[in-house]
Amino acid sequence: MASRTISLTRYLVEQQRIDGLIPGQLRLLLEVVARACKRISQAVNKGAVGDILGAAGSENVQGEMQKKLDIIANEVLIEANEWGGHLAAMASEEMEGIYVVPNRYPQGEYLLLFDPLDGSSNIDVNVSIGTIFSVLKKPEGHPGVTEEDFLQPGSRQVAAGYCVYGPQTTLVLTVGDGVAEFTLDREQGSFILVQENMRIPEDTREFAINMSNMRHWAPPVKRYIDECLAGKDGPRGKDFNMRWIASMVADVHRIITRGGIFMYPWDKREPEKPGKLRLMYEANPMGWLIEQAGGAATNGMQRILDIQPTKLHERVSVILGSKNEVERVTSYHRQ
Ligand code: AHM
Ligand code: MG
Repeated sequence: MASRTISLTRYLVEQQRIDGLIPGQLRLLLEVVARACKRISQAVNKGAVGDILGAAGSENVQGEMQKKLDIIANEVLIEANEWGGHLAAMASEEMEGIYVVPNRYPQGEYLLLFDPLDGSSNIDVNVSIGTIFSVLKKPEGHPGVTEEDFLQPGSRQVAAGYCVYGPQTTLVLTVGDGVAEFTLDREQGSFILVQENMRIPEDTREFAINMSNMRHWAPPVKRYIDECLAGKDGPRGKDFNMRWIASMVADVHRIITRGGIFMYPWDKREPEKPGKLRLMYEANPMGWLIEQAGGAATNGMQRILDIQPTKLHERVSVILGSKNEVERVTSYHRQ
């Protein structure tokens, strides 16, 4: 627990002063995203009373059924961010193309990407869900903004974070200088710093994977999980526990808090797809947060943050969390 009460606003102002990591426009951007997350959190809290549960009756670009809350969260993020002058454009898991800031507003230098409501299948059952976001700089040298401007590897992110709507609403953030955690104090209406420099233990006894897909996995993933399941008498010499929330945001939050490994690997169900999760809205921001907290993130073969995206909605295989475990699974893939 922080000894003084430090709001997100104060934290960002002080960071800007200390190391210049947060220029004015980026600070505004992060404040606006946090404000949007507060609004989404309010909607989530109301549940059925606010008429936000259930299907919207439409499909997104990935062919997934949209929930009402997917659409509400997407709109909240766009409305909050379009007028401030800090953004050139946005991209969302729920929109086919990029959303260029309308001409009536000033254009900023940043690009914002988000998964407005991660863990959609948990909305109606009152289990933790969240918002994931990633910030890039618009490449210089040409007027306007195009989809290609977004196709930058995760290593070029200038900020990334997520907000979990669970028993508490918690915002976790990096600007490349470690990971800080803020909890929403509803009475004050502000995010309060609760932890700086979050660190993921290098070793773990806890894994997160959807075990129902076991028969579809590639041999390296099967080998790793088999070895975990063999427990104390197996090659790992220790017992493992399993957790799977089916909201990446909540699984990653647990891992950043107490360690563990999360995997959504390629599998044989849809062999032409590299994985289920999205590189730009999920894997890159989470990968960077995990690295900033001392963990690792790969697709089995290479560092997630080094992948050069070829399209906005690109999918990827994801292995992230405690460093030694991620390195082990990655080495099984390379053998
Ligand atoms: P979403 O962005 O449409 O909610 O999908 C992503 C979610 C992740 O949060 C989670 O890890 C995964 O899908 C769960 O998938 P599954 O239902 O196959 O276990
Ligand atoms: Mg998602």
